[in-house]
Amino acid sequence: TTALKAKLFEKIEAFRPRTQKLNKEFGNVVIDSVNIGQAIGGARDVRCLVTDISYLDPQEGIRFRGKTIPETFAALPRKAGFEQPTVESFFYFLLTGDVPTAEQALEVEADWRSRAEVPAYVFDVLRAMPRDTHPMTMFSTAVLAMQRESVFAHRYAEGMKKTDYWDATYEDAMNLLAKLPHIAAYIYRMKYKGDTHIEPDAKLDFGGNFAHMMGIAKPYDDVSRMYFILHSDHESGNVSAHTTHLVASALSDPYYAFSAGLNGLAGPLHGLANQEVLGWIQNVMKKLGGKIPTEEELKAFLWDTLKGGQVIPGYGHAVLRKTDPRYTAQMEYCQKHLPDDPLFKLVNMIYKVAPGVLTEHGKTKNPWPNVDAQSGVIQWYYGVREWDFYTVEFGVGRALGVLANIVWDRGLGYAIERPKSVTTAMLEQWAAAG
Ligand code: NMX
Ligand code: MLT
Repeated sequence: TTALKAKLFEKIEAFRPRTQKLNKEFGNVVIDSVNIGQAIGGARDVRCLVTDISYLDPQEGIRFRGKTIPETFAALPRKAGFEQPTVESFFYFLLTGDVPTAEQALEVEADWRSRAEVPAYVFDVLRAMPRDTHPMTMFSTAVLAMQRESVFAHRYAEGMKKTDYWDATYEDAMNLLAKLPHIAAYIYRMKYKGDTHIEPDAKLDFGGNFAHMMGIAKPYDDVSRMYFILHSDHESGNVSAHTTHLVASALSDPYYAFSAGLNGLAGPLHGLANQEVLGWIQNVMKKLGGKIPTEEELKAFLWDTLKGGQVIPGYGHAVLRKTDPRYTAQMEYCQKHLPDDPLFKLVNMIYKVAPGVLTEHGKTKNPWPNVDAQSGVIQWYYGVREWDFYTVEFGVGRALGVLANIVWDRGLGYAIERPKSVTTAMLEQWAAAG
């Protein structure tokens, strides 16, 4: 066993009595109530999920294990010559709640390396798909194709004890995570780089190896580390995390569950918004013959989009009510590394104009940008201009959070998820009764 697994076991054992006590002794304590608007409107704000891995405050934004984004980045160890912490050190932190030492982070690197080989049939499956298939479909299919490798499914079939579920889920999570950079980069190069491929380099970390296999020079390794960390987790109610949790609650193994989560991430109101943002910007520039718009022109385009009944991608949020700190973190990166980039300038101009337009439009509860409004600019700058790939990168990052969560779900014995539905006639009766 590795130090990470031993520490996780210790943490889960120590934590489990808290969950059990709450469930047994305080199960009837009310923490929320549900109204008709919430039943119709996507269960917005209904408190009915539990996670200790991250928490989203509407004003402040995300905290990973109690730390804000700047605190997280400041706390994690760096390797010599890296501007950003490794994904490995972050995953240790996300899973255990403890900041790892440099050696503990290196141990995760070595562990993932030993699990990194992607079965050859995964590439066969990808190659059999039409090349114009969306990369998210390819990514989700590759994950699902590997389900036959599931340790959880095999051990379940052999009669695994409930107390061991977390262990088998952990093994699947680690096996999956170790393979995702290669699968994602393979899809990218198969689709967009003339089907030429770059073998993984066993000396590199998760982010470094991804950049290497994408064929993109420094500092894209640091960009990738930052991108994956920022996109990892956003508490449990977002579509990709909730879907992964829901599917895993049926004891479907992590391959089934994460593939399902990716399918949710592929929706334009969720992770696909980062591709939509680039598409929207390019459309604006195309209409102006390649010219950067003035603020007035931009305003007119924003209104055209809204009047056309479409959303402004990258703006608004189901929970956040201020600028997303993941947007701010990426903006600060751009200010430091690409301050004069025309696309960055344009995204800043949108930030200046769009909140006012959205406020005047009067529908959205949050006129401020979310993570997706800024992430494409960085990818574009470093040469990833095929924007339909951006959500795959989001998915690689999101794996860290959702897989950590389902390991804990099994460790703490969470039940199969099964909320109750009612009929419209019942709602009408309750409405009439006031
Ligand atoms: N542009 C235009 N209208 C909007 C926007 C926007 N960016 N955001 C919300 N609205 C509308 C929304 O469609 C709804 O209209 P209607 O009453 O006609 O149904 C109304 O404002 C109220 O919506 P909210 O309660 O503010 O937002 P909700 O919680 O329903 O949805 C999002 C949240 C994120 C789905 C929504 O803000 C949106 O569609 N944003 C654009 C897409 C996007 O950037 N998604 C990425 C989110 C982050 N991520 O990566 O997942
Ligand atoms: C996310 O990162 O999952 C998005 O911001 C959506 C959400 O939290 O609802």
